[in-house]
Amino acid sequence: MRLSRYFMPILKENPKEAEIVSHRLMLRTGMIRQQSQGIYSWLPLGKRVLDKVNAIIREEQNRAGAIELSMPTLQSAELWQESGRYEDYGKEMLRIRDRQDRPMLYGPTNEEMITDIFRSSVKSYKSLPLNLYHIQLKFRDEIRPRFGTMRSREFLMKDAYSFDLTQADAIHSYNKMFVAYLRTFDRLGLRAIPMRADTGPIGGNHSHEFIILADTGESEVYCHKSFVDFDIPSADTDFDSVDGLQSVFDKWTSVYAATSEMHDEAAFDAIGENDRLSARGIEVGHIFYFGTKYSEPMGAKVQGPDGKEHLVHMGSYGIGPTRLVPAIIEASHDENGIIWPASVAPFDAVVINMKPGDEACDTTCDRLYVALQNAGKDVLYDDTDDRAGTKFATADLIGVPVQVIAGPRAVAAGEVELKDRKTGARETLTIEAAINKLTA
Ligand code: P5A
Repeated sequence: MRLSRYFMPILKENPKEAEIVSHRLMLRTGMIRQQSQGIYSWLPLGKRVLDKVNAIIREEQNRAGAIELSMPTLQSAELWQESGRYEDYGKEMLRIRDRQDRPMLYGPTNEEMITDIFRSSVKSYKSLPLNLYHIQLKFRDEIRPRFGTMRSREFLMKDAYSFDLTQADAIHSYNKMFVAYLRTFDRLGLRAIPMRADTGPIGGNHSHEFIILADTGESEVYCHKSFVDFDIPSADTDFDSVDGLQSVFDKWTSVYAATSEMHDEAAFDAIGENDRLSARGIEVGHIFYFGTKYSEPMGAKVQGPDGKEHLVHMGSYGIGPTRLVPAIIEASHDENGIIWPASVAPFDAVVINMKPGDEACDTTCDRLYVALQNAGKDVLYDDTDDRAGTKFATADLIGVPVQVIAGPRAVAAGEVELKDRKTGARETLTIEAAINKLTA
């Protein structure tokens, strides 16, 4: 992408309305734009990051055996009257009437709709286990939308829903998502700690929130420090192994971790003072097992091996991609801007032409740009006639992992400079060597 032809409306000043660093940086880099309170557009730079986050979520959901579909944002109130949640949900639910005056709503979650899809087509235990997910917009009319897309009214959620014949099978499905979540957050460059959590309007009593520690987090959390050293399950994890997954779950829940709603002062005090961590955190995911809470009122049953009808046991599993993007920034930035983990960076490299119009600089940059793109890399080419200082500041601000700097003196010697955004380390290489290094 040539910067001269791109749409990246960078702000020169820090926006006053932003209270936390991620919100400030997302506005400054032109990743997002507020359209009305708690409702955002994702501009091209932000959209690239969001798509990369979604791709990782999707890969790990698929690896764990979940199957993607797509459900609408608008739902009929009837379904929610069946489950009993239409009245319970309160003011967070945006209620709408269509031209026939039928009550509709903008979905805050999809337990009812997926249960309806399930009951209409699954009749036998032979179709189980089943886990269906989508990545779709939700709306919750939050009392206090704030911090940009961290807590917005319209937001993206990956929501998965599992169906099983028995409680034991449902716990295995829960553990699959537990492991998938550990892997997902790790690939996003985050250490997320699963914590026992309150279940609120979703229901059930077996639930974990996945929390990133950050001073600006809205949750108050208490845990043992040892989480930092726990191993992440590998990509070749056998998701069909009941005992294997249970042992990962047991390990990750073997030491104390709870949010303030579930906090047990005595258990926390029993941890040695040096191993205790009382901190703030950002909830980036939340998983639930709620048994027959929806299958019972909505009549979602299958025929079991005994020939009898059984209510299915369900769970639901949420991740907030539009919250994850600011959470990653909270965890990875410095005074000059964002430092993207390579896995979600909007571009893999930025090629900085220090003297556009200079034939040698232009030829070198074109060669680098084409070679990196041909190797499948996402490259931003700063071909603008901004001052050098502005180009460096922009490259640092938007946090692309590698900067390839082509200035007239180096280029005359057949060389370019590489700068690592995270460490600041610089090295001068021949153009050939730079291409080899960046495409390796
Ligand atoms: C689980 C999937 C649910 O809604 N039903 C379907 C269950 N869980 S949850 O905890 O309420 O939400 C799941 C995740 O969505 C993100 N999230 C938000 N992100 C941005 N702004 C919001 N206002 C918001 N509300 C929830 C969080 O990451 C949460 O863990």
